[in-house]
Amino acid sequence: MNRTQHRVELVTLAPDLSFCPESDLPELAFSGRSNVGKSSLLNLLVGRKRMAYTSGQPGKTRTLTYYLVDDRWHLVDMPGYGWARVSQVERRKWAAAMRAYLHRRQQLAAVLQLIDLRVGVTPDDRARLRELMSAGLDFCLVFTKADKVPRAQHDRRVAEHLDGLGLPPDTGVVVSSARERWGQEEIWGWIEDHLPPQARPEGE
Ligand SMILES: Nc1nc2c(ncn2[C@@H]2O[C@H](COP(=O)(O)OP(=O)(O)O)[C@@H](O)[C@H]2O)c(=O)[nH]1
Ligand SMILES: [Mg+2]
Repeated sequence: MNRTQHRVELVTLAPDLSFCPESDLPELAFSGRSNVGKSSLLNLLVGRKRMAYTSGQPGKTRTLTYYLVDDRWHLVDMPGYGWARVSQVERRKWAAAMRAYLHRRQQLAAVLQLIDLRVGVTPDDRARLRELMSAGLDFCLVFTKADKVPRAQHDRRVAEHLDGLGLPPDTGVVVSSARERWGQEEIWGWIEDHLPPQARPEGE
């Protein structure tokens, strides 16, 4: 299965729920703290070098960024959280906007939650995971930057990170590296399993 090229188009930037497109297309959101490797992973998944802008200035993207993928579904890049240089007031405002999106966006089919394999689950990650669970969303944990951890330690590190989170038993788990191109197929498989049938590729 070779899924390296996908048709991807930037649709819109939505600062909050009220700006999200009126489209009926299903959407999958990518969530994670700033610098977790979200842009790099998105670029890897769609086989584009620069679909999402990877930058050395974490915390710059403050909107939900909507991409149309293969004319069938919306990929929503959520703003990275946990950036230290943001005031408490701003943080609370964004947290509320993202909570509203996660709880109320009807089109949202599932979420890919990124966690840095080496750093593990931060307090902000825990807060987001609680949000996903309270919203009743299906989600997949994608452990990023796995190339920074020796391969023999991957399973143990994943088990340690999952311990005590109280995740639903059907939570997806994928170990990935944008640098080494690990995890693409598993993530695409998970995405296709979580898109409503009409949004899946033909013949599946
Ligand atoms: N070693 C390694 N570094 C990565 C990987 N993915 C991203 N990075 C680096 O981590 C930093 C943040 O990546 P970026 O994709 O912009 O993260 P974002 O803020 O979550 O969108 C950049 O310096 C990337 O080069 C990976 O798989 N392996
Ligand atoms: Mg980014």
